[in-house]
This record gives sequence, structure tokens and C-alpha cells, in this order.
Amino acid sequence: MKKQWWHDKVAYQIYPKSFCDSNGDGVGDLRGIIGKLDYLKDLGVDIIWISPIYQSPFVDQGYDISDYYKIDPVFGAMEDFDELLAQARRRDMRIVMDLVINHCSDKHEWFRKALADPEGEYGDYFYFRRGKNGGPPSNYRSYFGGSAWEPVPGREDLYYLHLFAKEQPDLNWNNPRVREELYAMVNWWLDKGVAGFRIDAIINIKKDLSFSDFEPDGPDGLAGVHKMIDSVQGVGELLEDLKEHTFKPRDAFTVAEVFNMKREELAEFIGDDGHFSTMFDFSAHCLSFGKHGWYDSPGVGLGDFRDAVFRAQRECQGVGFLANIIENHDEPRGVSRYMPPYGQNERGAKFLGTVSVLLRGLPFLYQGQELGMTNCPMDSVEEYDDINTKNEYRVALEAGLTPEQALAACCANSRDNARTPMQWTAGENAGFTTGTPWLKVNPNHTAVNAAEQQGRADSALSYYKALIALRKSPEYREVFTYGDFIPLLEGEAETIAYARALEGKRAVVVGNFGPEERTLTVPGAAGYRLLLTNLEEAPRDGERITLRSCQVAVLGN
Ligand code: TEU
Repeated sequence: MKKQWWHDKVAYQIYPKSFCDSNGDGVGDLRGIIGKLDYLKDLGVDIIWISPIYQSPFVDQGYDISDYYKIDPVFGAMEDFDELLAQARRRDMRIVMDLVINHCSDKHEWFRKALADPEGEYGDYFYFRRGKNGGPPSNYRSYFGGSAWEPVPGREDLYYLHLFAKEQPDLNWNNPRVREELYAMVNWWLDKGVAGFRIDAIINIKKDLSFSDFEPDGPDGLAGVHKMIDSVQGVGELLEDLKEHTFKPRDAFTVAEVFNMKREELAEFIGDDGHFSTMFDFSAHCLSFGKHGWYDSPGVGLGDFRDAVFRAQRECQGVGFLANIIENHDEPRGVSRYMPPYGQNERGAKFLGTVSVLLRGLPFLYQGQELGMTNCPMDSVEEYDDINTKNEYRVALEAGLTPEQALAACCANSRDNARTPMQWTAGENAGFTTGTPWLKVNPNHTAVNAAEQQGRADSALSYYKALIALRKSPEYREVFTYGDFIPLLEGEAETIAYARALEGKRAVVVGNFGPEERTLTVPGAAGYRLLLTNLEEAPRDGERITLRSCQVAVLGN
């Protein structure tokens, strides 16, 4: 594998609306981020991915872009962004933007022109189609529920395609003009000095233009639109075209959000000359997809997490690097989701962090993960903001669940769990804003917050700093970056263990997530040094190590 500058780095995702508000309007902003760069540097972060900050009506929180060349005023001005770039560079950190190019906002100039004249030039920027049998052109259900086809106002029997919300019309990638416009925009941001992009929902850009129906798979008589995406061939050609015209000539870093890749395509996606630098490992997250929605989403334990992640690690060994995550702005908090009830605390947060950060690949932290932030209890559906959550609530009610059950499904799965404001202090609004926060602050901020953890040697935050420092230490950097991933103790229940090995150097991660203390035998680890553990001590005897409930240890030779 060719070595790349980003291989030994640590990345951090900022959800800008919820990170830090500098002007008291209740919404996070660029000046707020600038003010926290030292905090991120101190944590050990090298690459910062910022979720969309472009001009947007915020129907889907910025993933609906109405002008790709503008910063939304709620976040600040372009001068603030330039300042952020400069301040990050000064600290040897790099900024990665979110690239949302499967769709834009229905308020984008292109779509407004297209609606005014669907048969005209801009109509071909999108997918306008005639209906059939008095209904939409096909029976696709959008990712956010309901038909993926929206009738064009004032035009009988004409529809446009949207895989996400109806306010997010899909862009027609078959049209060379669309591609040209998008590539010019990508290059404009790269020339400005961003290091690269996190690329949103990109697998969806290739459509099957026959738009054939699929067997209905739900009580609404529709079929998930992912079936069309799964069945179509040829997305690779579009992805190569994108890369050749943008990322490659400018040596940009890219991390793709890919859900429905075909397994045999791994090397094409993230191999040495792949479409992208890396892509997120969602294998554990996918386990909780319900057949019909969040209401029938299966619970996922840490054993399932281990099995899925280990499989992904094996598959990408020798092929490429995955981007490893526990949570992001679309997922519930990892501590609440994967840890057993007795591990949903600071100890469990450290456990999960250790397991994830030392995997082979690029670690991505999501804001607040380093504090052990948890899911936020909501008392009613009105407290949610997220469009997807509101839809899932409705879907659950339509399936016959009681309002209490539907709310419980949202509490467990909602994207807003991760979107509540960052918990800086124990004070009012968690120190996030002096105004009224746009989304509820998790009431546990009085106990879980950065200010308290900064000053405490055994806090989750202090632990994360030590963990990242270990990963980057001169002695272990190479093995944690390029070492093989070797699963260990796979037959042991409630255990996560693996080694990283490079030539003679070895590091071992071993964790017990059972409710009781246990003694485990780690083959070959006699005489290894204890490099890190989330409790005060980890008694050893030759190859044997005794770990309390939810204790993890890192050993090395
Ligand atoms: O997500 C794409 C995507 O597939 C998710 O919507 C996923 O299906 C869902 O979150 C599971 O709960 C990206 C962004 O990350 C997301 O925030 C946007 O809403 C979406 O694209 C549309 O741009």
C-alpha cells in the first residue's frame, strides 16, 4: 500500500449547529469552532470534518444546499471560514468539508429554474418523469419515508425524484453540465485550501433509468429505493470521473459515506488508486436497520459490534484503510447503543473508545464522544427537530404502535441523540450558548461536561488524550498505523481482543464487557508492558490478565 499523509492521523467530526455558539443566537457557528481549535489540538485531532455549513433552508440540517458557494449566515461569513482555515493551518490541522452532491435543495437556483420550465435546460439537471396509472412513475419509498416521487405543482402527471426529503431533489449525473458545475465547485473549495471532503450519500448518484417497480416491502405498498440503487451497475464510472476531474489532480483527501457497496468492489473504492481515500465502516451500524423502520429495529450488543467490525477489518486488510467510527450525526450515541446497561458510563465510554481508536484505519471521533456523551431522553415527539425522526415516529404509529412505543423507538434510534448541544460546562445550556439552544440540551450535562473533565486525571476526556497520544507515540505509531489486525480470543463471550502487529512489534487490546471480573489468557503477552487501561490497574500473571467489568487494557512489547 502506498503511504499517504493521512494514514497516521486522527479525525474529528463537528456538527456545527451544536458545537459552540459565539453570538448567542442558539446555533453553533464558525467563530465558535475557531474558539475551540486549541481544545481539539490538545485532544490530538489532526483532521476536522465539518458537517454542511453552506447556504441552506435546513430542512435536513444543511444537507439540503441552496448555494454551494456561500456560507450560511447562521454560521458566519466567508471571512470567518477563511479565518478558520488559517487558524487550523497555524495549528497544523486540516479542514474537511461535507460534499452533498447527490441532491441539492429545492430552493437552489437550478431547481427553481427547473420547476418553472421542466422541459427546459434546467429540467435536465434533475429527474422529471411522467406518472403511470394515475400515480407516480414507480413505487419507490424515499429514505425518509413516503414516495420518492413528488408531483410538480401545477403540472398534471409530472413528478420529480427525491431519494431523501421532497425538498432534496436528486441531481441528474448523466447530464455532463451537471457534472461540470459540480466539479468546478469542488475545485473551487479545494483551491481555497480545504484538505478534502466527506462525501455524502454518494452511492446514490447512479440511477436505473428504467425506474422499474420492485416488490412492495411494507404496509404502504412501496419498496425501499435502496433496491433500485442496489440493482444498478456502473456507479464506479461516475465516481472515477469525479475523482479524475477533482480530487486526484489536487491530491485531496476523501472519506465516503457508502452504505450499499457491493463487497467485491472494496479495492475499487478504497484500494491504492480507488475512488476515495477511505470510507466509513458502517458494518455495526447497519445491524440495527429495521425491516420496516426504527420501530422494528433489532437491538445491537457489543458482541455484534465486535463481530461486524472484525469482519470489516479482515476484509480491508491489505486492500485499504477504513474510517472507524462509533457514532456520527445520523446515529445514536455509541455508549447508549452498544454498551450493556452497566457499561453506559465513563468506564464504558473509555472501553468503546479504546476498541475503536486502535483498529486498523483512520479513527474518526464525533463531537462529545470524547466526553462519553449519551443519548438524550426526550419527553415528547415535539422535542425532536430531525425530519427523519418525525417520519419514523409517524411510520411507527401507522404500524399500530402506541404513542409511547413510537416515542421509545425514536429515543433509541433518533439522529437527534447525537445532535444535542456539545456539553462544555455544567452551567446553563451546558455553556454551548448564552441564548436559547436550537435543540434541547441533554440534562446530564451537569455531570458530563468538558470543564469538569479537563481538570480530572481519570476523566473520559483525559483518557481519550492518552489514547490518542499512545496511538501517535513514536514507539507505537507505526504498529497502530500499518500493523496487521489480528483478532484474538474470538471464542470468549463478552470479550473484545485483537492485536496489531508489524514485524517484531506487537500491541494487544483486550477488554471484558461482561458484568463480572474475569481472568483472560492472552497468548504471547507475557512480559508485555501495560500501556493503557481504563481503571487504576490490571493484575497480570504471565499471559494472564485480570479485568473487571468493562475494563480494557492495551499491552505492548
Ligand atoms: O446520510 C445518508 C443516509 O443514508 C442516512 O440518511 C441514513 O440512511 C440515515 O441517517 C439512517 O438513520 C447522509 C447524511 O449523513 C444525512 O445527515 C443526510 O440526512 C442524508 O445524507 C441526506 O443528505
